[in-house]
Amino acid sequence: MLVRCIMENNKQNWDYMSIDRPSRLLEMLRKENIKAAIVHKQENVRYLSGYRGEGVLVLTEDGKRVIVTDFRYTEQAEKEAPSFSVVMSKATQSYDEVALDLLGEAGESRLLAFEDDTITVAQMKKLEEKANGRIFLPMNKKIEKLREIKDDGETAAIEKACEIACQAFESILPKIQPGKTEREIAWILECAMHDFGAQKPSFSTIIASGSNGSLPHAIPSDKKLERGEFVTLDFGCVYDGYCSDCTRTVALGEVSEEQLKIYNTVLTAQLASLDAVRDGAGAKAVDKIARDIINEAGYEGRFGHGLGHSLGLEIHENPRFSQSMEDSRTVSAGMLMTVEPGIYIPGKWGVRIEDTVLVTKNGSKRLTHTTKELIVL
Ligand SMILES: [Mn+2]
Repeated sequence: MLVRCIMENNKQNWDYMSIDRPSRLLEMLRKENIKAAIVHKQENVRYLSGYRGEGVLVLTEDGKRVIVTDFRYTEQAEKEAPSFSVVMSKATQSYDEVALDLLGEAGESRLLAFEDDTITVAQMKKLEEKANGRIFLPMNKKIEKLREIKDDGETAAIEKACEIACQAFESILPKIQPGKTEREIAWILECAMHDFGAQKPSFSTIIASGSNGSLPHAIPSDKKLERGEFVTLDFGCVYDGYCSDCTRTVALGEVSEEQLKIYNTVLTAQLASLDAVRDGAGAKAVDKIARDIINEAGYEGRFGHGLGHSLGLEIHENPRFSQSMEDSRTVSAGMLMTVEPGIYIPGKWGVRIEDTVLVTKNGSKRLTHTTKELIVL
């Protein structure tokens, strides 16, 4: 059956979600006359085959679907990727050597796609030494492109990862108290996510209190939390391989008027930009909504990062809600996006509020349900 992919203005619309993922990739490659691919990036191997371990995947148009791995993973690969054949490399062979041997003489599959943004220069040199007349061509993130729109199973995993993260956050609120260190809070939160069913955190948990809050990616320190401070908690977990991402900023004890103003500005910006998220919304335009609100409130230059990003098997995926996106870039129903404006005042504090949402036809569905009203502990 012919696989069709409709590409319009950089926006993809898979009418054939039921077609298996390797076939969709091969269809994209066929347009460039490429009839074989070698896949190294672990998330891409997982996406195409179901296999979650180490190894290299080989696909050809004439039907080769092979995972090359070693003794440690052979049994796992056979279980997780039943539609692939699994080849075990010998201790003296690299995965790449075995993969190229499997492809055989460079005939039909003379042009071979590889992930130009994944393998190292050293790996590339070795591949070329064994090229055997083959020509390596860049994949140009075609697999990542396939991964942008999630199917129902993927969405359900992200929804569950969001639910676990929020449950964990709510369960530790009574423990966020003056005298506790940022590192302690990070550990308590990570343990709680684990208790509620997470495989692991989806990134290093960020706990930033007081003046550390002006560092968007602060590393939790031995600094103790104090009354009158904001504490920003940016956290997420992995469930069934899929990531969640959520940020809340809470206050300890008294809240000054200046603190309230900054919090309400971020919240207003978050709600307004979130409201604009829907199928077809411009990635740059959504970012601008939050940025304009923050700038107009007098905080120009204090929101120095993009508004949000897609996520899935990786915590940061494309597209982004960002000024760096092409003007024509839009988000589509079935994408999972974060919306996370912030204001950062060096030496004083910072506030960030983030949700993970599913983009739908007419809007979005929020997956991180924890309240965004300012929590004062
Ligand atoms: Mn994020």
